[in-house]
Amino acid sequence: LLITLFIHGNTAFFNMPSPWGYHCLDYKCVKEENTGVVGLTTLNECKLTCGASSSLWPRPQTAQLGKTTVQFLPRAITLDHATPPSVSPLLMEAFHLFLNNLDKYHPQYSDGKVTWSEPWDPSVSSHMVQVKVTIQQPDIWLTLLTDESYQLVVETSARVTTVTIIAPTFFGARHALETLSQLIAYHETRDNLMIVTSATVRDAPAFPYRGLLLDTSRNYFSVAALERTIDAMAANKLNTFHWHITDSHSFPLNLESLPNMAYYGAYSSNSIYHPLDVVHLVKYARVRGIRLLPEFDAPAHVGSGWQWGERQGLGKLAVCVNREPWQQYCVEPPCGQLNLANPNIYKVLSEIYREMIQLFAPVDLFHYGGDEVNLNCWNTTEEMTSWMKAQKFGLDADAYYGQWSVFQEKVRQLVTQAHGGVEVPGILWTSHLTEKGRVDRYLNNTKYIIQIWTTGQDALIAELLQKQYKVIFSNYDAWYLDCGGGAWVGDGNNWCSPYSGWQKVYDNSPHAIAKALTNSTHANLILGGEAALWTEQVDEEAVDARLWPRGAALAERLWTNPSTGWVDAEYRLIHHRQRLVQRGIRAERIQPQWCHQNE
Ligand code: CP6
Repeated sequence: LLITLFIHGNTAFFNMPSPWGYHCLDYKCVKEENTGVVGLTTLNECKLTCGASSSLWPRPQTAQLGKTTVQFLPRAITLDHATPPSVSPLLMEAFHLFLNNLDKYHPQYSDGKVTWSEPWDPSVSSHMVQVKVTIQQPDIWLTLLTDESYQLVVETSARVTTVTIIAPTFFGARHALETLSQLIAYHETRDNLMIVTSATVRDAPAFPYRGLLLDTSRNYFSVAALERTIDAMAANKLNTFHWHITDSHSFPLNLESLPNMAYYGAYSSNSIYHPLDVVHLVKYARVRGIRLLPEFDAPAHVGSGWQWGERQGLGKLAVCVNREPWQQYCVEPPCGQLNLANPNIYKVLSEIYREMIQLFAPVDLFHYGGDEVNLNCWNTTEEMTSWMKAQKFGLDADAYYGQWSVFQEKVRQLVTQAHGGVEVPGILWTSHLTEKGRVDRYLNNTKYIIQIWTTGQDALIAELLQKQYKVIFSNYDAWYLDCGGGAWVGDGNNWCSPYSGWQKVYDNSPHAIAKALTNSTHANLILGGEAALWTEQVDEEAVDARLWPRGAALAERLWTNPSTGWVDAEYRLIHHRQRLVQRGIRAERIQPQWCHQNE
């Protein structure tokens, strides 16, 4: 018997009763020596029931949870639904993902598989969880007007737990399934699942735009790494994956209409996104409640991929490419800007936009980039200066800003054309064009949403809001997750300190910033926010830890927009981080393990 016990040591240890029990005290699960009571509360059970919103993340707008749990087996969950036909396939897929996420709670989960042991207790093996989902609207694509709210009610009778989800749209319903997955946990000593016996949750996001930017130009990320990032976003109810696909460093997008872009611009023939990868990711994200937002950054931040123009008789499409000393021509090497003097750039751009709009279809937003144009690059390029002179323009900043804004207007029209003549709301980064006094001359608040990445230039934010621009906050002092956005070979100093910890990410409140600047929260103009991961110093080996759990802190700011600060969120975030890890996200640790047991 002893030998058998050793051979099956794992199982034996696994089933070994712990000397510890837990009880809930002031929203914390307190570890205490077991007093010998049978059926002691496990830590997971305590997490589910302790506190007003237990371990829910992002915290719902309102939630009342019961204090007891009931055990069941994952195969005992059923789905009933009443939805418009257009959304049923999506809902079925989302439900399937939900079940799979429950399997991931099992400590022996691997590669999509797990075997749950049959419980000896018949009251457990016969307990049913019936999920009933009602979706009112037929919409299957997310827009800024999509109603993502939901109601979720859990009730339990003798043999059945009923979960009633009512949502205006598929998107609200899939968020409800995320919340439901957080009302369920693995039972550590019984090897099955438990669910809270009762709950009433009414929930809706504070902001319609809740984004995360990933830059796949400085370093390449595999499709699997992008999927993993989208999975983690879904677990946090973030809804916009802003894909900064290209930059001056590399051009990994393999366009069918312009194969030379990736041929000349990708790091290697393996570091490429094929058209079908994009189509796949658009669908992958959608069923997880997420829009894939394409950015094509121009007229600066280009270079790699554009070299073929000259060899094929289209002339120089990009200028200052790799020019040194780079400090004079761009913010980060390698430099490169589009050559406005060459009308062929518009032929190429129109193909790029056409194919991108088709691959990302249906797009409800398009990001034009438009950041960090360096006038000295253009003004020291013979082709550009003689073109300016030929048109009787000066060579002063105003003349160049004028031509840059003409460029923006032309590409806006190209995107509109690519979109069948229907205007797509465009996003532009803050830049010299969006500065005080210039923005009203060069841009237009009905055509552009401005993504604010700068900070400290408070007058600019105030001006944008006063001029009724819709904005997205990405202020770098809090919401840049990279460490060394400007790091390059040979640069010894990493200026990204201080690192924005999750607390800083959490406490950064767009409404509070607006209120301080303009005495109004401008809730109607602030569409939301986005954290950016520029990838000079990160690839997929470390991407999870850079993004999570800080991305979760962002998510609660944008979903819940709490009036409280990070202190009130810490215990829940510790739980939530564990859940992300169970889901296969290699999120950073927040505290020593000790803290997880003595909460
Ligand atoms: N790349 C691009 C970048 C940055 C931007 N655009 C950037 C600028 C400053 C910091 C970090 C990143 N690396 N295309 C600005 C929007 Cl601190």
